[in-house]
Amino acid sequence: MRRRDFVQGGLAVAANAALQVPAVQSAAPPRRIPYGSAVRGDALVDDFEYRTALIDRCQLIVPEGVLKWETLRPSEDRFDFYYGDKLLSFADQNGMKMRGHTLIWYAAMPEWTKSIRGGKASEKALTKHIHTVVGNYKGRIPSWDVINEAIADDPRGSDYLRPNLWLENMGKGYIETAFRRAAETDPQVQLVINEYDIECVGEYFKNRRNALLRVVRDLRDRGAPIHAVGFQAHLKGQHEIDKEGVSSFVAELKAMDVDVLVTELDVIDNLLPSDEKQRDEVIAGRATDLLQAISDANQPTAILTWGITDRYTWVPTWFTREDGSPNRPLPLDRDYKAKPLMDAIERFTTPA
Ligand code: 9MR
Repeated sequence: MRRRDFVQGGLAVAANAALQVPAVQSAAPPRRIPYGSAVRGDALVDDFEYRTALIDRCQLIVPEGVLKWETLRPSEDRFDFYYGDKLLSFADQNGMKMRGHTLIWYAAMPEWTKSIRGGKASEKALTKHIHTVVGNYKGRIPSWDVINEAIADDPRGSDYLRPNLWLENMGKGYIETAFRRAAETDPQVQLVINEYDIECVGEYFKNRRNALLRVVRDLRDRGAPIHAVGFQAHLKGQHEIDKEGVSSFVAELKAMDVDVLVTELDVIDNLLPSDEKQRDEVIAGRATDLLQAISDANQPTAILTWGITDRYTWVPTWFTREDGSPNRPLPLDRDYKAKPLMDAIERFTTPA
């Protein structure tokens, strides 16, 4: 199912729950869920096939890097929207929407931010960033990752948040402040908390899900404007999806009126078999398990992969394979041929 089939307004799929016919049991949603990909601006310029694949297959894009502080904030008083604006024009010209990634993250921070110290100065810096960036794209970016990776890598007891500049200076209230600043700048935008390693079987993943639930519950109790949880879904191919764990997590979020979406799906294949066919099948299977477990409890508002082709992926930076063969984490191979992962995603994004 391609771009031309996208029904405008698909981001608000949850609002259409009433259209579901309860008697029909099917993996497919009642209407199209937007599919999208993270995008690298350099490849968009240099590689015609990359550009074509995105235009042909995506209803949504998200910049892989250029809306992070590192690019946007060369200095304390400068905002550089050049690259973000270019990607947004690409989206506009091709009838796609663009998500925003990300306002607050511990990583990809420019050196100068190390000089931000103290509660007051930190709150001022956070507010200025969110007001200016969300303000610049007001009415043009429908969904923002407000907070990225807030959960400690191995959350325990009261140490469940990942240390960063904001936590150090403002305490855990930095999360609520960020959501409030974003909502007051653009009240229409979907505000997301985005997290990794919350999908698989095991204590580690379960603890991370529970810690995230604690953050979301706390925000809702305080009346903070949070609208959705983003499953980054950098799935580790060797781990099974915790189907029950994921479904009950999504159901708990739904009960709080919090949606879900998949923001960065790919399957890390460094520990999967060498045989490509076999490997691709495991990869598609993991994605199917995750998408089914989510959909069993609530329809995701969007499904995005972290890149569209194995030609451009962050995975080999950390997870090269011992047999020396290239990683295959994404829906299209290096020659833009669709793999079983693409079919798996289409089964969930395309109406029956
Ligand atoms: O894929 C991104 C890579 O090109 C960047 O160098 C890196 C640092 O900015 O970020 C990568 O994207 C990450 C995303 O922003 C947050 N979730 C994990 C992604 C993969 O590391």
